[in-house]
Amino acid sequence: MPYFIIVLGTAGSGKTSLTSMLHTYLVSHQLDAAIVNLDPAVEELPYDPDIDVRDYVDARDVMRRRGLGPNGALIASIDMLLANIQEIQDLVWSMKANYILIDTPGQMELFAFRDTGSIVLKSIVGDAKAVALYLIDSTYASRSSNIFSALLLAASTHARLGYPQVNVLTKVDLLSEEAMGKLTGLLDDPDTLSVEIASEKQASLVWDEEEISSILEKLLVFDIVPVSNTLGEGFDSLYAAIQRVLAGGEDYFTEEPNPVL
Ligand SMILES: Nc1nc2c(ncn2[C@@H]2O[C@H](COP(=O)(O)OP(=O)(O)OP(=O)(O)O)[C@@H](O)[C@H]2O)c(=O)[nH]1
Ligand SMILES: [Mg+2]
Repeated sequence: MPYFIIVLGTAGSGKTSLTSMLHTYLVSHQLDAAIVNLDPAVEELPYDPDIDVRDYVDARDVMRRRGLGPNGALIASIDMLLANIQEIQDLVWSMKANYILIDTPGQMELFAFRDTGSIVLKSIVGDAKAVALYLIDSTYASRSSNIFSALLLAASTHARLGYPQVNVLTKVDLLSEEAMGKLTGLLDDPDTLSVEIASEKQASLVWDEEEISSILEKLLVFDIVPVSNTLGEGFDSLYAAIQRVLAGGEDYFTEEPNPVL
């Protein structure tokens, strides 16, 4: 049975780039990997997908024919995918690859938080083991309140889809060494992070520092792995985190959190 690696994250967080780099990484380690592109709106891909939903539905065409805007067309496209879902699932499962990477659409909110997106994923993955990679653009994590909301969105994605998850900090090559050190330091030290979040006031209107700290403790249960998709850095750690989830199966939540940072 294949292992599925589902790549999720907000628009522009680096899903397509990471899918491409992770595929290259797996193949260069003699692992058999295939890619499914689930983004009906993407124009250019840096990889050659083994299965491409654009062969079934083209968001641009939907936009033109139905007179919809980009978001409406994406919603309609994902809904239309459901009509072909059995054929797509059969095709995916006929590939016999060890790892099947799934690159998801840009407007992740439309995909992950509407029923159809999760039905499409569940139909494809079936009862195989899967890990969700939730991508956080590290250039947006410069303020503590941004880190907090990114972690909340990561948890919300997990709550919605229910796959064991690894959170991935992308674009770390764009941060200075100092900024990177501060970010990893904060993620390693939830007490200081909660003090900083509380001092920024946004969240502290409803939650005090102690409450933020206990929320953070839950949010940091997932591994957080920093990577650069452009330099190909951090992929040994990412692969190790993926393996921990896939090998640990359903028991992995009961294990001690094991941040790679
Ligand atoms: N410097 C740097 N740039 C990156 C990295 N990952 C992605 N990018 C750039 O960020 C932009 C968006 O990357 P994509 O991989 O297309 O992101 P995406 O999440 O697939 O985007 P959508 O599918 O449109 O939501 C591109 O210009 C990438 O070259 C990274 O690790 N480092
Ligand atoms: Mg993309």
